[in-house]
Amino acid sequence: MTGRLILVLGDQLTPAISALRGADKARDVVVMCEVAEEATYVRHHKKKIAFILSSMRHFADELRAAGWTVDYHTLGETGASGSFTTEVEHWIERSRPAGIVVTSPGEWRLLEMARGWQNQFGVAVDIRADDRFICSETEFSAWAEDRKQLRMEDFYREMRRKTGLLMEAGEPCGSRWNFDHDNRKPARPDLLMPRPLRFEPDQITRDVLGLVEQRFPDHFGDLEPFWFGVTRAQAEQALTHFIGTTLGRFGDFQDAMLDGEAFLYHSVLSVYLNVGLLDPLDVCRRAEAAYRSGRVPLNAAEGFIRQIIGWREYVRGIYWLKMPEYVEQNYFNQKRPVPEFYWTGDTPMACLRAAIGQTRREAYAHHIQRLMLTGNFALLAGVSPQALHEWYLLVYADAYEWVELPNTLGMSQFADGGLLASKPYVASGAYINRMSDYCKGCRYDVTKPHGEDACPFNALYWAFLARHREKLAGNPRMAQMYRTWDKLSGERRGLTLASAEAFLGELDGIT
Ligand code: FAD
Ligand code: DLZ
Ligand code: SF4
Repeated sequence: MTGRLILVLGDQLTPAISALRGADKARDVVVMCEVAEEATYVRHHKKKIAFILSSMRHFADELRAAGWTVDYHTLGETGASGSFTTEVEHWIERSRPAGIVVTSPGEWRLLEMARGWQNQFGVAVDIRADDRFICSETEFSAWAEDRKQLRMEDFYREMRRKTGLLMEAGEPCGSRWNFDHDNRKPARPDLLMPRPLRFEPDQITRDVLGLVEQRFPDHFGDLEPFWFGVTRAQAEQALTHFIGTTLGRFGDFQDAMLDGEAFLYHSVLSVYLNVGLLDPLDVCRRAEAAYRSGRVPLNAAEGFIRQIIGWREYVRGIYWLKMPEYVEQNYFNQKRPVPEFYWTGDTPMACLRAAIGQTRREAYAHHIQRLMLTGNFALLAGVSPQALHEWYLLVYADAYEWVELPNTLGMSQFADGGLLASKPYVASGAYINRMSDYCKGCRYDVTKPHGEDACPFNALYWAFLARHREKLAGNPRMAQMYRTWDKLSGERRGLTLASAEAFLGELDGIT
């Protein structure tokens, strides 16, 4: 009998991960496995698979260098039918470990799987809390209990108090918690555009790229050029680069979109944060230090920190509070499949063509593209939130269910009926035109309300509101829109609804 088997999953690449705590380097064995089931239960973007596998291989080396015994199974060894359960079973048969230790996975599906191993294999399984977050699941449910409404802003203030980030003598720096209304500027193409730091693939990454191309040739997205960092040192460099070159204007252009600019002033750090190559609190402290030393303005540091200790922690809290029922929610009873052009990018709508094309190339889109382009269109077009959830989970390199599901189902699709968002994030072409330069290169006319050459977002927007009047008219934040709709002439409303219907009919014909 050997020591214990310490299973480390692909998004647990943190030396201080709870599963390793108190372990015996001389007897316990760290097991990491590349398994086909994880790449195919949804058919992840090729770049995402390559990022995870290469980061896992580098992390295994980091652990070995720190004195751990690591039993690393590559995709070639685990085979086409490999899963975590078959890997654990083989290991138990071979080594008869004294027990299994694992940090709680970031997906309900895997947590249930791990919970089953004790009975299935008759071995003690120790599932430990993932304490790489600022707010634990218990703390979140205590915060949520007895509240009539859950609102991110209230939660965020708690997290500011808890961490002391951007606080002065118990008060928020600048005497305000939130500087969002300074942060809504559209960007101009002549702005000096920073770029995320790119890394040359080393031999380990090149091997992985070959493997992914060979094993998953039909998966979505471009594998190369591959430029993500895959080690803790590279993720650190990417963070330093972001703080030095980009953070200062993060706030100003947070909601902006520009054709040909995939990243604008966003950090592109979620990939690293979500696998544990960066620590969220440390990232926030670095941003705070940049503000305190006068290198970046307060609206930038506050806006960035809010995304991490606010939104990121908040959506995770909601996920664990509401799973497993959460994934089934469908408030508007939407049923359409994901449109075919979400896979190809082949659409005359310039904004969606840009966002989807970039998603194919980079496995990345920034928040406003996800929320107000692909998310907004899917909601207006009546796409099933579950089908859309699968799309978001597989196309983005930073997607893990704990963070992707509440963002898709709750924030973007309002499928939870308003638990996460206070109103649906829907908008017509006018919003997209205000926040981007896509419309000038589009075959549709953003100023036209209906008709064949009118921007489809316009008619779809009003048709959505009309369709769901019963569910939305009572929401005070939607009242003004219903008043505007009601003031339109009967003829205009009829033409608008007919335009939307014709567009959706065409969409169904091609999906
Ligand atoms: P920045 O704009 O630079 O923001 C800084 C950091 O804040 C991010 O790295 C991220 O860690 C955090 N953050 C910002 N907004 C959110 C948010 N709403 N929820 C959680 N964290 C946030 N984020 C993911 O990490 N994984 C996902 O699978 C994911 N799916 C999404 C799906 C939809 C439909 C929507 C609307 C949003 C989704 N987000 C997701 C949130 C957000 O879009 C991404 O975190 C962000 O675009 C990542 O890019 P960035 O690192 O450049 O972010
Ligand atoms: C997403 C993913 C992929 C593609 N491959 C692996 C893998 O081979 N091995 C692994 O340990 N994890 C992988 N992952 C991440 C998991 O699917 C899952 O999202 C996280 O482990 C949840 O905590
Ligand atoms: Fe998008 Fe409409 Fe503008 Fe075209 S006109 S880019 S479809 S918002």
